[in-house]
Amino acid sequence: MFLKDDISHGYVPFPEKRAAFYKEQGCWENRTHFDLLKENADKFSDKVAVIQNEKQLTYQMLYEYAIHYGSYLKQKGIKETDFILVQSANVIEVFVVIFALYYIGARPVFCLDGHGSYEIENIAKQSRAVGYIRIVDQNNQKDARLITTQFKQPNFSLWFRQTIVSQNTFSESFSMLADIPKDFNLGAQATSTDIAFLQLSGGTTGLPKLIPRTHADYIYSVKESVIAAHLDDQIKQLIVLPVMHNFTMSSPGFLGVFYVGGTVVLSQQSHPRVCFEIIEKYKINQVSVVPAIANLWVNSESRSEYDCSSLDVIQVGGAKLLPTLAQKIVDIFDVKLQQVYGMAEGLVNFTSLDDSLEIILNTQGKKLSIYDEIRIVNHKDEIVELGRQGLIQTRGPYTINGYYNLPKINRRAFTEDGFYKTGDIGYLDNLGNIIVTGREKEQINRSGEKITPSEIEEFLLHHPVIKDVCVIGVEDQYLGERIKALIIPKQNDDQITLRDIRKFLINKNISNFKIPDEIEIVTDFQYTHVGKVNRQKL
Ligand code: AMP
Ligand code: DBH
Repeated sequence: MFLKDDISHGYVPFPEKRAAFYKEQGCWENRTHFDLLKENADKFSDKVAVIQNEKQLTYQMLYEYAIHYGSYLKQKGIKETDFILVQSANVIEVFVVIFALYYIGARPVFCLDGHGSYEIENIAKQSRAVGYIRIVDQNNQKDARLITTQFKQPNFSLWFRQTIVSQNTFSESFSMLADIPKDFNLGAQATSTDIAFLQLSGGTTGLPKLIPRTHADYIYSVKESVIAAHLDDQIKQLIVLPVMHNFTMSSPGFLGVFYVGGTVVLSQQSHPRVCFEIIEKYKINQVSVVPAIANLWVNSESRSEYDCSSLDVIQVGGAKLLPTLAQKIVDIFDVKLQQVYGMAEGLVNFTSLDDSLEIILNTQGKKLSIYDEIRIVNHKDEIVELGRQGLIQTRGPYTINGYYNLPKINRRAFTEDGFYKTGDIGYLDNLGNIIVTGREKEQINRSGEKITPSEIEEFLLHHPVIKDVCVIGVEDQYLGERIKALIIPKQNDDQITLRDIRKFLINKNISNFKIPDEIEIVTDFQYTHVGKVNRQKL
């Protein structure tokens, strides 16, 4: 519907033939995100959709608040197809804001809570956004004021700016709605194949790139994820990762829970005690975390003080989960583990809940859709033999065909026949499971020998005094790169020397060239805004 304008602004749509095919196969349905909420309000009316501390929203309330705040935005001059940056803490008000934007056909740009004004300013420019809505926790208002006043350029085009402070009641949080009538007749013209929103690539280098997702492609990925995660209307999901992240939103995420009429509960912190308490209190069934949080939880002494027996599934994704940690999660929480390998650009893979433990611990599972195409290639873009490691490329019914407004980068990031070059390295086994071994840029090149950090990390995690480890390449005059292991010991006073590490690894009979040249004892790593180890910064 709005395709023409978007294309002139640098949107790369699905090629016609493939689009027709996905529609024909029933992947893309004719509904938008707001249609989904409206149907939910009818079907699940008084069921609780979201809980945060003492506040909760039923599906009907969420629907009405979305219409109310949407009416307000419309009155303020926000138009259909306008891009609005949304930056939010894990608070309940964010759901109202997102669906309000969908209601009036405006399009959110999902920023992470951790982004600073430098990133926000760039995202605003790239997207040509006209507005910025910052949603903060009431305990965190100082940060919000800082960032809202930090934009430097005098003619900066974000003419609509609003900070919503999540307070004890909805009427306090949304006090601006007091004199605004609800207008139930603002129904947007958006169709399901229009851009619904812009997600961000999490890239650990440079600025985030904008990822345009359509209603139809995204809802399709949610629907398939619901099946992969066995969700039904009894589901109680804990949200601990940033609420705006693609994993949290769609794999199956809160949209998956909304899809089936379940309940999500928000946590502002990933701290074990805080989360275990919520799990016990609300009898949470499912939670999605990154490996760093899983590691925190399995090593927490407070685990035994809480009843977490309601937990059926812990999903882990976002970064490589080493088999040793995977095994600990299963043992310590007595749950099913589901590995999820996905990206905001599209493609998602899940291990099946019915897979053997061997597959769940060691692979990232199978592609979500039978229409996903995955190929493993070498540096010349030639397909390698099954089981061989190479670069992962993909295209399919919910993977983008280009970043928004970045033609130059698109020429490098996509192949001529429309495959997205993920930059990830991995292989497929003969059952179709994918095993991600690392990222192209992460590989260490030591005198021409290629080293995959995750392999050495897995060995070192078996060391009795190592709690966590991250292996990186550092520039070296003679070797090109040398191998450095950053180590978090189990106890602060644990003594670990390079000699111990070398001895330990030599005993495992691993190749000499893979043994770290250097170690550093640290108390923590640096993380991205979603909690992936930021190797680039390290
Ligand atoms: P983002 O740019 O934040 O969407 O991150 C997507 C990237 O995260 C992928 O391309 C992978 O490099 C990484 N990733 C996500 N899930 C996994 C996983 N389960 N195992 C290994 N890497 C993962
Ligand atoms: O890391 C990711 O971006 C990610 C991980 C798991 C993702 O986007 C997803 C599932 O959908």
